[in-house]
Amino acid sequence: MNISKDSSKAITKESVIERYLPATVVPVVDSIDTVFAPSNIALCKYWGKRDAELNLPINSSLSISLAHLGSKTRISVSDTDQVWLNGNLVAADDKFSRKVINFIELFRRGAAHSVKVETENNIPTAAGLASSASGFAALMLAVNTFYGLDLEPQVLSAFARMGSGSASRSLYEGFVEWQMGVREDGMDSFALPLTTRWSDLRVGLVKVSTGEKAVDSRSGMNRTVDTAHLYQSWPLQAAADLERLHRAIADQNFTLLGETAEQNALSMHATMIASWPPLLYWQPDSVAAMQSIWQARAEGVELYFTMDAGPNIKLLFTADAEAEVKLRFPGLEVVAPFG
Ligand code: 2P0
Repeated sequence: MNISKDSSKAITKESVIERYLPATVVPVVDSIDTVFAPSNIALCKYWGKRDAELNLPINSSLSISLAHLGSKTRISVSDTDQVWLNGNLVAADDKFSRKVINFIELFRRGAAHSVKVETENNIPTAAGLASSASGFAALMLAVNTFYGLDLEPQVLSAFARMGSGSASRSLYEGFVEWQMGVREDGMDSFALPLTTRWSDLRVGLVKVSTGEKAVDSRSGMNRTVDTAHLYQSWPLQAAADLERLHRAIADQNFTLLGETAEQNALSMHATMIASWPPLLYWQPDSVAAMQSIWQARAEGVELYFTMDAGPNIKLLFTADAEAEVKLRFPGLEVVAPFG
């Protein structure tokens, strides 16, 4: 795919963010109350960047937030920069630590204070869910409070996106659409919540593997965009699926929602598999779970799935099928996104 990579025109995160900041940024409190952001699962996936620096997507996406599952974050003034994850101090040269402090630095811009960042993820590790979406969303909310920035929701979402694309969607509960935007500085590329709720919708988290993946999403996306001819069809597929999902949500048509989400996920994986070197996130147990789902459907159970850049399967069903689905997937972690 021919994405412009003219570095002479490149806009940096720093240059975009500084336009929204006062001349000097200082903590307005010693320590903030903990803020929370939910994890989210895309029903229409974000796959492929038109700008890697700003995490600007090639297509719009639509997700559902996972209610109480997510990240809690607190920032306080400290003698040295330090990052704590789930109660443990993370080494300063660790990748996670550096990502967090680099993000803070986009706002602090060399100001003479250090911070302690404490994050807790309550996403069951057994579920194998990524935490970068909720993590950067919570961190953005924490930065906003700690420095008294008072940024508008759309700006918060656009800035969270610079931490991790999918974090733009984790600012909200329920259904959320991340509009791709067209501006070069990306400030029209933010997420907005949909007003429609769907109280009996359920998401089931099927663990296949929780090990660290060999190819992270960022590299996987770049490889797909650069090497898969099949990727040419992805933006069209995503646009059509987004429209179908809006219709499914408006009509509370679960069949349409499930079919669209499953086809969207498999289409994304098809583009990954068509990359070179090939990118296959599936494990044998992922395929076994897909076959169980298709068997359940053949037996009349309305059960669908979606998958992200990993081997784990996320089930989609409604409350009336929950008992039946749990029989087929013993020990399933079930989330009710609308409580
Ligand atoms: C999504 N994924 O829409 C898609 C589906 C994975 C597959 O967003 O590079 O961690 O930080 O912007 O947000 C995961 O990608 O990637 C993701 P970066 P991110 O949920």
